[in-house]
Amino acid sequence: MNFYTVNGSPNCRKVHAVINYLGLDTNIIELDMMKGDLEKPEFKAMNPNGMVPILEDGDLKLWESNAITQYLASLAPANSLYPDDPRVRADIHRWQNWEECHFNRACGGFLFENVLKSLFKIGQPDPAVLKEAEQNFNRFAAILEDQLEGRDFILGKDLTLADFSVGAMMVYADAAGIPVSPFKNISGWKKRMESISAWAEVPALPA
Ligand SMILES: N[C@@H](CCC(=O)N[C@@H](CS)C(=O)NCC(=O)O)C(=O)O
Repeated sequence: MNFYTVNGSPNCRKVHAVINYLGLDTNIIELDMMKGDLEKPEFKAMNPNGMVPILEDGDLKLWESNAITQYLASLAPANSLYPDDPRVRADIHRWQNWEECHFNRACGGFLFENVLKSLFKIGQPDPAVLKEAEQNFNRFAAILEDQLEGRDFILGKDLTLADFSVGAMMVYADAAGIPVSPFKNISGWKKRMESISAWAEVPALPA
């Protein structure tokens, strides 16, 4: 299998962490967005969106990070990341969808304004966008904070794909100024995630 990734991408991080955690035999191929790799015809043929992550498993060319994590975890022998129980899987899918629709977007405003703009030299952070991002973040972080009350991980005592998906943006919390610290349960969970080597070993933002 080939996994095409870009260092510093939160969506690639989810997939990379699953590969590390389950010890899957995968070639990890780093692409360079700045050199236009994602626009090359061979990658566009695998993902017409021109985005990563992409997983290539023979004739299967799979894109969308959360779908890739589900596929990879289904290939491995029974594992706690993605238990073979329809109710647990539905719960994991619920949190992965919530992450993509709400939490990722809420955090993404901070990442773009406070990190990516300076990295790509495309201007100063916009205070109005940051204010809206803060309102959005507080709204959705409150949901996660409640869910983590009395739980080590999102579903309970075990780490699952939900943690890798929802946690992906938390890696940039300090650099992006995402206001996590008032949320005690999220802060504790973030620290627990950082102590998982499969997670910590994924490269963070490019230097
Ligand atoms: N919903 C997609 C989003 C993928 C995505 O936004 N990838 C970013 C890197 S995190 C990308 O490739 N961006 C390149 C671009 O937008 O041109 C997923 O979860 O895989």
